[in-house]
Amino acid sequence: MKLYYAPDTCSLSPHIVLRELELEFELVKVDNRSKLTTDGRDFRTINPKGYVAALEMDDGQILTEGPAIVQYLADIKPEKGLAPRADTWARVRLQEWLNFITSEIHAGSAPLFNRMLSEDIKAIFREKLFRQFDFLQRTLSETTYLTGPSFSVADAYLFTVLGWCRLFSIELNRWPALSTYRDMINARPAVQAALLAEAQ
Ligand SMILES: N[C@@H](CCC(=O)N[C@@H](CS)C(=O)NCC(=O)O)C(=O)O
Repeated sequence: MKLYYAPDTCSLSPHIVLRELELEFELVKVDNRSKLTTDGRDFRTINPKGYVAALEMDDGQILTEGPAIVQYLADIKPEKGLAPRADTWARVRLQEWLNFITSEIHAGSAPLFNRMLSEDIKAIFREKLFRQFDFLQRTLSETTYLTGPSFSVADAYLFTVLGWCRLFSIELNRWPALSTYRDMINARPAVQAALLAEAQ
């Protein structure tokens, strides 16, 4: 398998999951501005949507969309417990979290990256994001990980998008449970290995 990624982006989430599962994979870096891969290909020929992450299977099929990729990967090794089995209520709960992260936190952060938007407009999006952080603060005051006592693919995703706070000078300490959660996931060996590989 090949993971097409760009540093400091949502592709860190499937990257962490690949390492948590100890799967064999190759990393291919994408320049998100030029849309070129490090091996000189136009990334849009791989993912016509033009964004990371994209997962290339050994048979050449391409899977995109972070929440779909991480569930596909978790199901390769269900014994690792990164996602409940597909036909269970617990899996629906995991999907509820993945959808919340993708639509509320991931997409909710996107305007903060937009250089065309004024600081006044960005402040509106920041406030909306902060209301979701308040909700996460309440949730993580009562549970260790999003879906309960064990780490799941939803935690890899939330950790990834929380990492963008430092790019926007958002001090996560304002939400102590969220900050502790971020630090706990940051300490995982697979997470450290992924961050190190992306810093090369
Ligand atoms: N819906 C996609 C969104 C992916 C996405 O937003 N990727 C960003 C990085 S976090 C990207 O590559 N943006 C570059 C672009 O859109 O040109 C997913 O959840 O995987």
